[in-house]
Amino acid sequence: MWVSVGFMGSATLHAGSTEPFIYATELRGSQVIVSVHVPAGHMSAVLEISNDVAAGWQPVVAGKLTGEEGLVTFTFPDDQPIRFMRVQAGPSAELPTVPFTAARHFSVEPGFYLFPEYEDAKVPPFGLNPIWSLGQAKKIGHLLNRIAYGPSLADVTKVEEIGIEAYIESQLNPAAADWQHSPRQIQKEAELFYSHEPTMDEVHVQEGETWRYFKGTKQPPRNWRTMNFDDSEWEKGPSGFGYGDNDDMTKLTDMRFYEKTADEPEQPGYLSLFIRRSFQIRNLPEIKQLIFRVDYDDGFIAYLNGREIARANLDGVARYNTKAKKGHEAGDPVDFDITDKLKFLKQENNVLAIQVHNDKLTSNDLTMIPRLLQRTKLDMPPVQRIKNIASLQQLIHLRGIYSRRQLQAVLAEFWENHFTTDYDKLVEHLKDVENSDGREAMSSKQAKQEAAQMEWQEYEFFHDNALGNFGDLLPAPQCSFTSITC
Ligand SMILES: [Ca+2]
Ligand SMILES: [Ca+2]
Ligand SMILES: [Ca+2]
Repeated sequence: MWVSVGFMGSATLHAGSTEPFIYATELRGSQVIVSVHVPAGHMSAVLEISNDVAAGWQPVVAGKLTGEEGLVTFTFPDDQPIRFMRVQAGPSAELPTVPFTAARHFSVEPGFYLFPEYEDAKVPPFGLNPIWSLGQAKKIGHLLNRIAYGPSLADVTKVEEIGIEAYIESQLNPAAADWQHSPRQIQKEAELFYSHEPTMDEVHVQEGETWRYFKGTKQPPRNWRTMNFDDSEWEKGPSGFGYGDNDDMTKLTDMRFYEKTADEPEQPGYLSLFIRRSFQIRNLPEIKQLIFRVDYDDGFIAYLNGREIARANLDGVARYNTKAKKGHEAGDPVDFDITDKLKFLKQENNVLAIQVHNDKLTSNDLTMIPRLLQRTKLDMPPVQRIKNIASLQQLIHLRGIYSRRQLQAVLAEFWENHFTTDYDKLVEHLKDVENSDGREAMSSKQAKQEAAQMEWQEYEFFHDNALGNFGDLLPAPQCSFTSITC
């Protein structure tokens, strides 16, 4: 004869339980079979028996776990009297010496198991009249596993509360469900977005315009960057300036240092370039925000009417033979908000002057593509924008995990994965988009940003329509606003 006792105070499995929980014991032939729920975080489980608790416990069956939550089954011969039984689970994979350890004595089925509350909250009479089965609980678990990321205790409680049929119905019609977003979901989703104020830019100095330039083989005249300097002796060419990377309109093939070879003499090269452009401002009173947008490699200092407005990778006074402090690759123009330098801007004549420096004479590239923009805030509400494509992936998983509308979340992910436009192709396409003047409409950074935003809007469309008719959804990928061909 044997009797066992569960050691949980209540017969209900609570969220956050960390103790193993014996939910069933049975006699099968001459074997005792003990089923135990072991929460996550344990590396071993040991079944112990005792006939006199004061005299101590005797470990009978033990085995290793992976740290995953699961159903552990202990099996051992029914050949001795047992009054008490308990299960110890621990953080260590080290096992005590026990008579039974092999697979037929210790098995684990990983996963989440559910235990309906015992009606009177009494410890059930294990073994004598096993009144618990996984029947309904297992059904719920399987249902949730089927339609969702996996069951959580909150989901289980909800299904128990409203019943399986009603739950399926509520998942199919999420608009009808009154389940609110959890505050945690709202907060976590918000972290994936930023607020963008719609603006309009007007260009005052554009790429491709003609500048005067002076190669930094020696120091230019002291007043080279002032309005009154006479640059008529300087060479002229369209911006940008430099060599390498295939991004230069005025190519400086003599700027890089080359050693003498058998066929060629040494090319001494030079470290810096000085450029100037005069331009007109006709609407000074209207300008509220001024942006210096510059694509550069490796360091520069920019001056507006002789006054410094922006710099990068150069300290103090930079002479013609000063190296940039470190390398900086061109390709993604950087916006310097120089609104605080607006006071240097004049109605009518202005001059923008820039010195650009390489980080070494043997560098394989130099780039300077400057622009000057006036930015105007549009009278429109801020737009919510996703931070990047990784944030979108996080959003999809986050909804899968936190949303009570799990079927919708899972189907939205399904549609997104199966019918979405390809992010990389979208980026490539956007990078190649040109304005009517033949200039690229956006940098690669902007292209990624826009592509992520489009992918997010597409995903939201799938999410909103995930439970609708396939007939409505199928044409959507071809004709949604993210489409390029429609
Ligand atoms: Ca470089
Ligand atoms: Ca360089
Ligand atoms: Ca270049």
